[in-house]
Amino acid sequence: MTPKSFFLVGAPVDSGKDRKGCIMGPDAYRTARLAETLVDLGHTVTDLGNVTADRNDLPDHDHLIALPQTVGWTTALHRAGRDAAKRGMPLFLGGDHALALGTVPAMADHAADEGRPLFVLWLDAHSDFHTPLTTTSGNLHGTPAAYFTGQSGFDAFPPIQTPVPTEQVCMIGLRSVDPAEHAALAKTDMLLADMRAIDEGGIRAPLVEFLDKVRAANGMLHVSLDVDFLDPDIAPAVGTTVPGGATLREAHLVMEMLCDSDLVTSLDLVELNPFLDDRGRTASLMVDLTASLMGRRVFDRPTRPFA
Ligand code: 5AB
Ligand code: MN
Ligand code: MN
Ligand code: MN
Repeated sequence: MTPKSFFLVGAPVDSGKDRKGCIMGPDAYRTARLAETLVDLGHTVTDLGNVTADRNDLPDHDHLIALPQTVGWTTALHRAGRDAAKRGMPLFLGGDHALALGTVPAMADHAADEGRPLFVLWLDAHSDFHTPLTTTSGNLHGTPAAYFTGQSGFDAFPPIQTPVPTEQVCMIGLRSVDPAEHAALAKTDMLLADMRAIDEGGIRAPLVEFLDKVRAANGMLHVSLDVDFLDPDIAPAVGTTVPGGATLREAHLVMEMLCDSDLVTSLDLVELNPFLDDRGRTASLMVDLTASLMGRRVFDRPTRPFA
């Protein structure tokens, strides 16, 4: 992979759900030597430190948890994301997945400035396709995909300037989709690969199909990696574990294929809750996956297939 200039944007968002701990995420990635790892791979890394949420005078909402705080993160991360994208490749260190309410629209606006479409690869057990009107939990980390694709119901949030068309989104790893999300997704042509599709056809197939689409459209590609994409046996440090997730090798293969494609232009690392980790192993795994995405490999070309 050609050397990249990365800008680390700490996004210690912890307002997207009841359970606290993602506030420690950015520092766990720093402790797990994310920057040093990328430098060792030949890249340049600038750590921009942590963003702080904007203040606003929205009232608390009776159902939506921490709505004013999450809107404050959305506006602040939108600005920070746009600034970082002008300088190089942004890597957003979460923080819970509510951070994508800011980062993905920022990347979509940036792509529009470049005259290119934005594609989004969503690696998650969940589809995060609730709106503030359909969420039963009130946890806004379950809503970003509906927001950045321009679904209605987000009146308290800044209006979306550049909605990402649902056909430019691919979700892989799905195994927990609520009824309202299911109904809303059924009306779209989003590329959806649940764990059964992965079991039957392998994790490679949906990714090849999607990457071909991104390449054909000269698209920019934002990857949003939720820790719970991974099986909880290998990645325990997340509040919303769902059994039956991606294996270590499936996850690395996705990252290695993304690396080979050279299409990725921005990345979120989300939902790491270091308070729930086991001697830092989940943080280290996320750093290893990022290393695979950014060029770590055994050989610089595939070894021949073995019969
Ligand atoms: B995550 C659930 N659908 O709305 C909800 O971890 C879970 O960012 C959302 O993917 C999980 O609360 C959000 C039950
Ligand atoms: Mn998520
Ligand atoms: Mn999830
Ligand atoms: Mn989660």
